[in-house]
Amino acid sequence: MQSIVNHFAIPGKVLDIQPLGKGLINDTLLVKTDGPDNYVLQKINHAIFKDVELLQHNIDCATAHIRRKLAGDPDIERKVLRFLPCKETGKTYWTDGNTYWRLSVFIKDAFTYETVDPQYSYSAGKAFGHFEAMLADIPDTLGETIPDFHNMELRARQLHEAVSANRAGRMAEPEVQAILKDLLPYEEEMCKAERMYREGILPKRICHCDTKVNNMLFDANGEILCVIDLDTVMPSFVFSDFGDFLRTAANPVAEDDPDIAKVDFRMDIFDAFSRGYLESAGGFLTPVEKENLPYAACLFPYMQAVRFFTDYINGDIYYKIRYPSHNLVRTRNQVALFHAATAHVPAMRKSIGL
Ligand code: GN1
Ligand code: MG
Repeated sequence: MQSIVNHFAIPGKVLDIQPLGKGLINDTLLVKTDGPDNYVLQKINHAIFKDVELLQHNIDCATAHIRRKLAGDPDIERKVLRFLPCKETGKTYWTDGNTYWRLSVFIKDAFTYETVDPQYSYSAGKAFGHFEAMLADIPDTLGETIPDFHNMELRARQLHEAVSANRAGRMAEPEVQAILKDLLPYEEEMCKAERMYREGILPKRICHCDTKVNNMLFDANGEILCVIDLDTVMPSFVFSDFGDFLRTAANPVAEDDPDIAKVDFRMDIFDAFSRGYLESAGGFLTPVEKENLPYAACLFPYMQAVRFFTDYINGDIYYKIRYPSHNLVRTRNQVALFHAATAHVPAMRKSIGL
């Protein structure tokens, strides 16, 4: 690890390297030094992010653009991530041709949470709307780091392929059959974003695309500092950011809590988050985008259920798991959340004035 860090120009000597955070995709480590800063070292999951050059291009452009917008802010170093260039190539990643690594400055005195209250949700809504607004005029072209990442038609297709291939033999499990039966009737409705896009009535914008609660840094007063985990910053529908935050924040329990009786869709979180979001994003949202925000709140638990379920059927090849039924437990939880969200659509419409 030390020798990997040596490829990046950092002042100070490395004192200690230890695991950090709860990400399901990359391996993340905290590098403590005797210099002014500590660092986050990440091994980029190259099996998932096939084009690391494009991935870091997106991140470099997005952070540089946000940095320009925040110029003069005395707290800028806590409000936008800073990736260090590799000594040899000047790029913001280092590779030995096999594994890919990057290093960013660890933001001081910041906190992440797995659950949030309405006040935090309001600031999160403002922050994500602001994030999208800041990137709305980015001059660079960003590519899709995972093509069709939040394309529900693709996710549905991947589920059908997994079911037919039955690679892990799990289609024999009665619960797997029951979940499939529960999910299928909603598939067509859930794919409506792609249809609207094809009809030319729904735009793609630069979005964060992984707005789960633990991808945000808060300061000690509960104010948002910045959004982290920028791997999926790319063109998408605004539904991505709106829906994925609520998927993780409006659920009173974690996405892998086995006690699904506790799963619910918290309207106090929805009210606060959408109020913040509409304050900062309301200016650029089209009527079609706004009209479909309640749909987005249902789509994301549905899509995540389909993704966890597909991975379970495939034999757990995508998400890190801690025990054999982990992806099935996650699926049950997200299916329950989807039903809870669906039941609250009329209340959501009322809340945002539709
Ligand atoms: C993954 O990287 P992480 O753990 O923040 C996933 C998201 C899922 C999330 C579910 C690149 O996010 O799309 O919503 O797990 N990221 C990727 O917890 O697939
Ligand atoms: Mg993350």
